Amino acid sequence: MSEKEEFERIKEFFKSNVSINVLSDILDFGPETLFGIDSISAKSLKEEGIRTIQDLANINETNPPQIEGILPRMIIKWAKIANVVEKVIRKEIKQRKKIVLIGLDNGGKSSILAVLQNEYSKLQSLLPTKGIKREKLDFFGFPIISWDLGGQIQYRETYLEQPELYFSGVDLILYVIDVQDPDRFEESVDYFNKILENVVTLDEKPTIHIIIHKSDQDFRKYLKWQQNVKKIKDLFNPIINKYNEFDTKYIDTTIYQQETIMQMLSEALKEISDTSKIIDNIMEELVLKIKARAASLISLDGLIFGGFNIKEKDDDLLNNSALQFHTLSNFHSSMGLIHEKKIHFEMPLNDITIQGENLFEYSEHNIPVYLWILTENPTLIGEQIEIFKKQLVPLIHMFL
Ligand SMILES: Nc1nc2c(ncn2[C@@H]2O[C@H](COP(=O)(O)OP(=O)(O)OP(=O)(O)O)[C@@H](O)[C@H]2O)c(=O)[nH]1
Ligand SMILES: [Mg+2]
Repeated sequence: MSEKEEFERIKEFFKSNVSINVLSDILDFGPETLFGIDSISAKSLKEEGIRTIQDLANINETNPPQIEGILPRMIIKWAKIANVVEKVIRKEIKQRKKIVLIGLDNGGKSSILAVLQNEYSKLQSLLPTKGIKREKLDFFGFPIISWDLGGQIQYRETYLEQPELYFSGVDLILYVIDVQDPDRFEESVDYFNKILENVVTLDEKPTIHIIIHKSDQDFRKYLKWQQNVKKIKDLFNPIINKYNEFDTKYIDTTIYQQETIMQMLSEALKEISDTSKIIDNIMEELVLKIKARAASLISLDGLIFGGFNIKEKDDDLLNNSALQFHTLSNFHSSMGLIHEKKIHFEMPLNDITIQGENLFEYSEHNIPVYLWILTENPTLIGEQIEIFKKQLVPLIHMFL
């Protein structure tokens, strides 16, 4: 991000009448300058000693101050936004997130990367990776540096001998396991354990996703798949619990269904994003305000920025429907039609409506971003969306 871009993006967090000359001055601005904080709330904040954006950023989110007339979740949201602003000003937001793909040889790491880049022709001719392959990539329009660590035994040893060369500054570890090869689960968990040991020693705190790979559609049908998944979890959970300081998640993928790999990465990027938690908060506010059941913010190419749902099941219903509509919309576009701004889908027998609205574009590729809502009360959506849109734009611009 250039200085000028940074300036423009920071400005979006503030009310339009606030004039900013020097970025560093912002931290001394009063809370009322931030978009979404009304003058009465700002006054109450000041009475509690929260006089500046810096003071807001310093609030302990797990134990926010009790202030009459302001909901704790609003204070937390403002504190988080102030925090992002502070990080950008102090240049603490990294330009490229570092993702390490690691696991035993033949697990499918390089294949996953090929699928992510739509390089299907490469799949047939992939050879075992010799050492490390580093690539600067843009996934969903966001800059990333991927490190594909070849898993043959001689390479594994070198990584563990000098872990600082490979794991320092890592934001996300994708640990890949071949679910079709149970004979090697033990070997895999030993390797995983050693990696975590080193990461802990280096004092790094990456998000870790354990990829149950080669979960091909025809293999998933068999009980064997479920048994293998259980074996993996039984072996890996004790290690995860032993360190107990990483955000960890299991996700199953296969190269034969690209969407499983796109969703895996989308989830992972969300975890390492600096702003996705705030987007979740804003979605929560929206859902409560319009008495909906769920809301999600999703790009046309399938990156889920954030969302909120009252019932877990609605999350799947909304996100999977949205992704299907996006596929349909891309198909229509390939037929020469223009993308509709709004998609409205009524399910009267179920008493629900699913609505998607293109709010804005993101990244230099101008990818449309849709706000999706699942509701029994579609008439309540009305004007609210405009207000929420203003809060979401700057966060999307700084998603990573
Ligand atoms: N059935 C199935 N095979 C897969 C899948 N993904 C990868 N493979 C196959 O697994 C083999 C190994 O894939 P690679 O991507 O080279 O594995 P890797 O983890 O990069 O291996 P190293 O570079 O040696 O560490 C290849 O023959 C792939 O075609 C999958 O989802 N399902
Ligand atoms: Mg490889």
